[in-house]
Amino acid sequence: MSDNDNEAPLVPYTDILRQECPRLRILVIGKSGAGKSALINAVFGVDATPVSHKTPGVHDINKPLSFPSNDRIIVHDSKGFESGKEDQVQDVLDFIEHRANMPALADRLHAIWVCAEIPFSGSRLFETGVERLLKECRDSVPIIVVFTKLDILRLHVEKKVERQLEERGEDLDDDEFDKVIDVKMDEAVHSLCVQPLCVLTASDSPKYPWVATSNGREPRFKKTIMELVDRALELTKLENIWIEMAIAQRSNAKTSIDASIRIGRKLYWRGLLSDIFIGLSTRKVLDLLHRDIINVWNMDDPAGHLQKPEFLALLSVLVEDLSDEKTNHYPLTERAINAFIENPTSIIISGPTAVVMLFAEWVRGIYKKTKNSLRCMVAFIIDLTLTMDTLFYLVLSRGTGPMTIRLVNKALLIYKARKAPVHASIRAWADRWGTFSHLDSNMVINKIQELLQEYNVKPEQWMMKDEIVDETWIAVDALREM
Ligand SMILES: Nc1nc2c(ncn2[C@@H]2O[C@H](COP(=O)(O)OP(=O)(O)OP(=O)(O)O)[C@@H](O)[C@H]2O)c(=O)[nH]1
Ligand SMILES: [Mg+2]
Repeated sequence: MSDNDNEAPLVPYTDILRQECPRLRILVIGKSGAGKSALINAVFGVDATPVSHKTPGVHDINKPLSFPSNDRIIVHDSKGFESGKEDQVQDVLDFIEHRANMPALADRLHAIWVCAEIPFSGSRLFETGVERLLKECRDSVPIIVVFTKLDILRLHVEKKVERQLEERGEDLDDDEFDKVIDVKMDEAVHSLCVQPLCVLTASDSPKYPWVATSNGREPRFKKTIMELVDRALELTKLENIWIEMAIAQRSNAKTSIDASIRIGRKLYWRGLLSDIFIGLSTRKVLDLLHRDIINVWNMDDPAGHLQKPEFLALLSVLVEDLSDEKTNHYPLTERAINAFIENPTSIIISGPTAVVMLFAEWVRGIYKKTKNSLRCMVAFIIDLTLTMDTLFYLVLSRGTGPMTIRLVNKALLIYKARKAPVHASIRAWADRWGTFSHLDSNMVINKIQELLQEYNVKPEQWMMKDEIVDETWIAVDALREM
């Protein structure tokens, strides 16, 4: 560690943004049982279920809900409108206008999601009150109409098609069957939901953007939640609210990657080629990049595993094969180092000092603007992001619940098995640089973006195997190229 570590710390960009707008504020509207809470759960990775499943949720629009497991979101939940209660609709319209015009970004309402269960059994799509609201609402806050419980509709459609096939004595293979169902689903959503929405607002195309969703666990339904996030972000014009929404959501990994790149472009990823890091220790620069990326992914991590130096140290080892300084000058054996970690009090060197021993050689000393260090930093950003991407799908396929070291280890090992072509590409790219002065920061960030888009986890890789991994941090050598 250097003397410069006593300097005023650089602040993560995400912390600066957070001061302006700590939480995304959203209003959900729809009758009891429409699936509002289930939708909030699916998008924001929280548990918004009412205490009793049997009693409908009790809602007061002026008493927003917050969630201990995701403090980036605040939800105003409006009860449905019973017929004849016109003043309730006016209350909501007034609430929206009031919140839309508040001076502080943090107090404003950032999005409205109107939820309606797909009326597959001939029921009404919207209550009268919601119809009035959709007709009268001005566009002061972006509105999305969400048609819920798409999985139930799919079940109905599948049963019907199966019956028809049986009657005709026909048989389809799984792919053909799925294709037929997809077409029928589009038709059904159009006639049951989209058309009535057009009629309501007397327009040829829907006046409001809409998405049909389901909270089902299958990838095809998870995609509907991702689509809702995409639509909601498209409607969000203010950059800082866009970023806040991207951080608050926990259902769309692509969005988290895009948000990291946007934030990186603003300051610190650029900084790798400018002089803002001059004089700082490499470790400090890593800390900063690390904190911004971890903040963007906003995972449920009450124990702070993802913030720990152990995680950072393991990542530094993932990057190590791209460094010119591979020799390990540690005075201690791997075994001794692990003994420190597992039982710090037993040895004179303890806690964070022991962890420092685990950091790869390239992290020691002062940050220098050299080809070698830039290559390592680029790889660090990519390796951390793709490890988080992997972790995201591990968490997603298990449902909500706090982060465990076991999951982080697993993500590191899965990514390690995939990293060879990523590192080969970084090395080839760096080898093509002429002198350092030919590089500009956009070229660097564009390369990071290109690699992240090429190597992020694709939908067909979603369901990852669950293997047993220790509850303690894995050994550094598990990540080292031997
Ligand atoms: N099959 C299926 N069931 C769903 C879906 N979304 C919600 N549900 C179920 O529908 C019921 C009502 O869902 P909630 O999310 O509690 O509805 P709500 O709109 O919050 O209702 P209130 O809190 O009473 O206003 C629950 O039993 C959910 O499990 C979905 O996408 N598919
Ligand atoms: Mg509810």
